[in-house]
Amino acid sequence: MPLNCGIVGLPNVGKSTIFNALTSAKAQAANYPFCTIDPNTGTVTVPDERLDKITKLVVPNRTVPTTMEFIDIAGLVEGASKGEGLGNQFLGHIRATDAICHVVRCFDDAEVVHVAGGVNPLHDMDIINTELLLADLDTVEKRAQRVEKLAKNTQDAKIKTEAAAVAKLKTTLEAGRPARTADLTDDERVAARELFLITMKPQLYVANVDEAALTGGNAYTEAVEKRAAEEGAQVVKICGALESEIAQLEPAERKEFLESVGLEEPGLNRLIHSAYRLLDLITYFTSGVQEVRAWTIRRGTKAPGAAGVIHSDFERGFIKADCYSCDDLFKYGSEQAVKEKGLLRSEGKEYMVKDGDILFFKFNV
Ligand SMILES: Nc1nc2c(ncn2[C@@H]2O[C@H](COP(=O)(O)OP(=O)(O)O)[C@@H](O)[C@H]2O)c(=O)[nH]1
Ligand SMILES: [Mg+2]
Repeated sequence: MPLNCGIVGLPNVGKSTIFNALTSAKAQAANYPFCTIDPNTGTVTVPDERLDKITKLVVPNRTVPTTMEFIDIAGLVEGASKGEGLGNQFLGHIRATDAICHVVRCFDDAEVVHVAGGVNPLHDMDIINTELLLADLDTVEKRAQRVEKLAKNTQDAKIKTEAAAVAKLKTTLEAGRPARTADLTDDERVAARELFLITMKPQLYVANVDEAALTGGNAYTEAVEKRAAEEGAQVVKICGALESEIAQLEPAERKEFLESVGLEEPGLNRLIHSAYRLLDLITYFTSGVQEVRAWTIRRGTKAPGAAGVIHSDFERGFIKADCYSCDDLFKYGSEQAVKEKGLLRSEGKEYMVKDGDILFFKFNV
């Protein structure tokens, strides 16, 4: 299962527009609050210059980029945590994601109805964040009732840890702060995972701006950036309308179009990279004449776990991995040259794979 990022936000802020551009899938982008009722899941390839460079040097039969998933989660409105709109259904979809892209409307357009009466990104952020928080508080309160009782009548360390985690989470959420800011021990953090809290997931903001504000920003984006900085969250500025135009172009036409609007790359690339970092993901490569390929792992994954992304046999029968950095490949021009420089290493089970490693696994099953 690839890791995924749920796109949330008030209706009509541009979620489906951005999702469609990301995936070129056929989610409906229409000026109607409950247009996208079913969550739309799309696979997105992760753009990576290094993969292109390796391909140029190795000239394989094929090149395969790595992917991640985005999910367009519609219909979150004020009161969702109390079942407003299609509240519970949507919250359930968010609970199943690994990270959250929170889209905030930062463009004026009299043609596009704003559900809360006017463009006010901070107010919009508050509505969504409050709903997510209330949903979590509900989960935590229910769990607290059960676990407090259990903890009183037991010496079971696991239950005591869970009770401690739940108590801390309750205090944090009641103070209006997201669960991810709770000061939990490592064990408590493990216990908290069982709760699938929404505000425990990492979150970034997407400021959907008009074309004019893309480089310089505007008063709305300034407000969003200030708030996000206070929360320690990233902001990605994107013009949804422009991105959907770019997504429809042939790759050959794309470059010229981007130059004409003063962009180096589609804003979506920045969004994909930010989401990738938000999920704490890194990329390693496998490289041969048959295939050059990028693979995704969580930062901190050891060599056998990284091998397991390719095939479970690779993990089960892992012996060792030949390893060098793609930067060394770029510096010396070929694997042979890297080898001659003594920069190709043999790594064992405890090796923690780094972003940009090129790996060749030896295994035996
Ligand atoms: N002017 C402008 N309109 C946009 C932009 N992004 C989306 N829209 C329009 O806003 C409306 C709602 O967009 P949609 O993506 O369906 O919003 P969702 O409800 O958040 O999924 C549609 O009519 C879009 O064409 C943008 O960057 N600029
Ligand atoms: Mg939508």
